[in-house]
Amino acid sequence: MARATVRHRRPLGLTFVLLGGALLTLLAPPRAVPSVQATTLSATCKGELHYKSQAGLMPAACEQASIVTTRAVVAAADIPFLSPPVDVMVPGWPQVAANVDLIGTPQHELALMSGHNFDPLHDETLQLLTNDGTAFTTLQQIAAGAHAEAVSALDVNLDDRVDIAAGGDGAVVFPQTLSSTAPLTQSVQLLQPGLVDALANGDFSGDLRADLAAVSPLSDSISLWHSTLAGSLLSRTLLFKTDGYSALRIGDFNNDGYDDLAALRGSGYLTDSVQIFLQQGDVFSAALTLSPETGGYLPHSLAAGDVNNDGLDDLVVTAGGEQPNAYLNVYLQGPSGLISTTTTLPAFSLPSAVVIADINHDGQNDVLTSHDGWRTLSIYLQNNSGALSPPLQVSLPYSSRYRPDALTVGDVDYPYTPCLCNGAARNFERIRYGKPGLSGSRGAHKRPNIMAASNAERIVLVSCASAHGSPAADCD
Ligand SMILES: [Ca+2]
Ligand SMILES: [Ca+2]
Ligand SMILES: [Ca+2]
Ligand SMILES: [Ca+2]
Repeated sequence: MARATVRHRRPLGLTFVLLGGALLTLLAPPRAVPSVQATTLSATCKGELHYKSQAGLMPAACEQASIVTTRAVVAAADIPFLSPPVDVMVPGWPQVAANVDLIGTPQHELALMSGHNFDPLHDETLQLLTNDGTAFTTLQQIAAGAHAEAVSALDVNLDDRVDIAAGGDGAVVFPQTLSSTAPLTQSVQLLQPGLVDALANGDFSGDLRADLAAVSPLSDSISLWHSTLAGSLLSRTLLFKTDGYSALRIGDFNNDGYDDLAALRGSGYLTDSVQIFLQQGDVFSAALTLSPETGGYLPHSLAAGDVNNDGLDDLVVTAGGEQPNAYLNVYLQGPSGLISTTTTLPAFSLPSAVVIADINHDGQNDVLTSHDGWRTLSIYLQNNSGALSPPLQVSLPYSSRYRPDALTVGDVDYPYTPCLCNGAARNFERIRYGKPGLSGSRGAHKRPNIMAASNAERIVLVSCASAHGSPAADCD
């Protein structure tokens, strides 16, 4: 249980850091880390020092102004399965995003949580965006809690309408109504102990309906909220020590059919930074602790899904600073459950938000990660042998940080045009991505979009053009 730091009593309240003109919230206060180097702004940085470096949580890292890198960034248009990125300006500073099928239209909506940017009309709001296949419009904007850190979409009151949960100052849910013009109602505050910096949803009650899990760093806990006809009901609280910048994902890590939790401590822990909680009956046991390779920096995010095409959920963890001290850690699942030994793949600098999805329609999940400050998205395609290939890299506009929920894959510009297959028109099949047991399948006609919430008044939509580079191939 080696720790990066001696644990200190946390002061109450928030810590704010001024980054690029915006106040960002740190959910845990800065603390001394013996191995940390000087964290003053570096003359070699092109932008800001990484926010965790500024806070003294890890050694200095940033996008370098002058550096020879090994990356070979290509235009999205030059990757056969991607169409050119669309840069969508939205009011406020988007921090986190969820794609969600909310109002019954063929395409998903995009739920964005905005931070503070001295824009009182749009700061600290939940914005619901729709796309008709050509452009985004704001369907609804509603006041939300401050310091958006996480967002999750699930039906919290079992009325078969998906609702939105947001984490920040606390945990709130926005129940959905039947209205097609203002589908979300005012938020309902959950009685969460302290700030919330990570959310995830999975079935924790055995009724095959999604429940909500929330990490509260100030109380070192994960709260599990069951979805019931009366709304979210607190079920249990798990001990989870974290110094903040947490991440939380759901997978079945022992293949028993029950959802388990993977929780990441994004600061304060050089080892033992990922805790696996296995669901066994009505009990969650802290069954496994993982130590992803960080290169002496910190882990940043994680994702659950099958990355070697054996039908078993695996776990990937992004960690590190600048190359070569940056990694994609892969934990595969074996016959006895998740294997605690990491396989590290080289990553480009400061890998942060990470998503598992089949982005090129070959039936095998791929891994996508954004890079804090480095204007880059990496795509690790899974090859026919079930291994992840060296990443393709696509340019993104600048964003100083991508919290785990800042990157999402879904279908928000679904064209809903029939596909002519073997002379017979049929509609595109729709499947969910990135969920256990529902990873991409051959013949499924879905055009996922990659959405990156950038803390610079925009989201970036990188669109998947077609299954195999041509519309006809969609119909195989
Ligand atoms: Ca609902
Ligand atoms: Ca399980
Ligand atoms: Ca697997
Ligand atoms: Ca794939």
